[in-house]
Amino acid sequence: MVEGPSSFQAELHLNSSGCSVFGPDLPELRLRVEFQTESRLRVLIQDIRDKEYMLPDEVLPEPTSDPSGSRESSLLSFGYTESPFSFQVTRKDTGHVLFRSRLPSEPSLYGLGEHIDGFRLPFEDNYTRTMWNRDSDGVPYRENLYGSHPVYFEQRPSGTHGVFLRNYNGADIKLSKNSESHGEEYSIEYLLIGGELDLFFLAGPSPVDVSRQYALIPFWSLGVNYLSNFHQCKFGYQDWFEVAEVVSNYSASGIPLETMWTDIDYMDHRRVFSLDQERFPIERMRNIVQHLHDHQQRYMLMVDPAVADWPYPAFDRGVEMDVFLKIPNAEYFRGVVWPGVAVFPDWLHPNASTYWDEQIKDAFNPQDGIDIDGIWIDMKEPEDLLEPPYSIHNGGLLGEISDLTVPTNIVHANGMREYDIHNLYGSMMDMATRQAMLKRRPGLKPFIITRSTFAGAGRYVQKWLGDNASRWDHYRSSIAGLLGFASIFQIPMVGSDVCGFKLRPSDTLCARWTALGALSPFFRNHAHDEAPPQEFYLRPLVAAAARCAIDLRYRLLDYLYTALQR
Ligand code: NBV
Repeated sequence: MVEGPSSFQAELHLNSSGCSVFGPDLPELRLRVEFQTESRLRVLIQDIRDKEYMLPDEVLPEPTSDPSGSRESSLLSFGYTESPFSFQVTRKDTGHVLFRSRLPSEPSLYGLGEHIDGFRLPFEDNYTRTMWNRDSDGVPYRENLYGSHPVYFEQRPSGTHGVFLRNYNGADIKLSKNSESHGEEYSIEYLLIGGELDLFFLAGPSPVDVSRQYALIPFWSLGVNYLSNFHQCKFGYQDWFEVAEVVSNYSASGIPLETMWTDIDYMDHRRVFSLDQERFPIERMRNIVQHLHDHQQRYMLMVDPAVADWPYPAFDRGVEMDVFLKIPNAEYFRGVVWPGVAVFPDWLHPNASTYWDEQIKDAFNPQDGIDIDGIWIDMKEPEDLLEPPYSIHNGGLLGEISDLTVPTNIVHANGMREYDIHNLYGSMMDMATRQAMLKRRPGLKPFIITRSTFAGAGRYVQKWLGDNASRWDHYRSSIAGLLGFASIFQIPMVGSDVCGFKLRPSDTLCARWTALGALSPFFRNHAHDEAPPQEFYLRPLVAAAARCAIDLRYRLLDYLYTALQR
């Protein structure tokens, strides 16, 4: 054991021949404990052979120690039993044990997303939360959704603390309640399919303290330029005329629309960075944007990562710069998305950011392109190391980890396997997009609404909750989604598809959801292309609710800004 004032290190050896239930056992591990700050304790357990992650630090920065961090000043203490090895983290002033896999009775834990089933985490016989980013059509209950946030806050009468697992591999986190002879036992179990056990304990002691200790969100990430009022979107607007008509109908109905959106419909054959010259001609699109800007309104467009495998500038330039993901025999990986067969940028390729900057700059330049005010990015959950020894509980039809996504045996340009960094693909696109938007309009805070996130994404993007449906239970569970992202996962600019994305909402449901939406940070009405139009002005009850709720939102806007900043 090597001991220092703010850290210590030890080696852990396998005592027997092992059991290899989850693939071959690692014979030797390194344990490192760091008292990083007064309130943050790190416990890192890694393979001694050190085949560490090679991820660039900007993708997921490694939290470092504060000079004041020491065993003495720490609010937490670390205790262990040598053989067989186990450890526990204790709150010093109260002596309460905060972590040792067993939890107190009826524990109140929040976090471990992205999931839809409730804000307070349920404990049942083997309840599992899976961390594996996935396109989750219809946001099913009890399944992993678009993003991964392996962090939880635990609230106790003696104080609140947080536990963040800094690991981006696929994982099952099991929350169990078992009946034992001496009563019920509650436990948490981490089943990871790669990487290190890198745990950060945050001392709190209030929930707000834990939020501050977990999130270091720079002010600009709130996109506060755009803490605007109401946004309107729909998948399936047929042409520029329909987009213009919606804008004009909103003003005629006296419902203030601040931001108009267009989905993939504007693209030529749904190819990213192209324009359908017939239905969305450039002159008309520029007129719409001009009209919006003249009226202090804004415009947003969708961009997907999949680039059509079809000779056109975005594909040709990507080939020239060699930026697309390849399968092991050096062929491009091809998947099928909106435009048909498509290839995907490898965000870890050294040319990827230049490629992306160029595409965004060309398509959205104010001189002769579409001068958007923000960008909407979708479909970033690309899924063979096809059959790991332990298979996590990925949702979907097949449940395999490669379902509906890029195969996990693909190797990125820097040698990392998709298997290991799948959960970060979306975040890497977010970062590239943010850089490109900053270069396009230097000095203006980019507003980037995104679907697939990983812990820390609140530093650079804003979030919508994905493809819900016009159902009362989805209206209700959207509240848990908002609370989770705003207060635990630290992406405070968050909203659901108001009135529901799929199906047709009743007047009452849509009116209610409008009122709820007006009080969520990001407030956008959005519907599926197979759902009927649901613009607020179409139904008297909904229009009345919208006028009232948007008026209230305007009056509260200063408070919302302040709350967001805090
Ligand atoms: O781009 C189309 C849709 C979009 O409207 C929706 O908000 C995204 O979550 N997108 C998913 C692609 C799949 C839609 C069925």
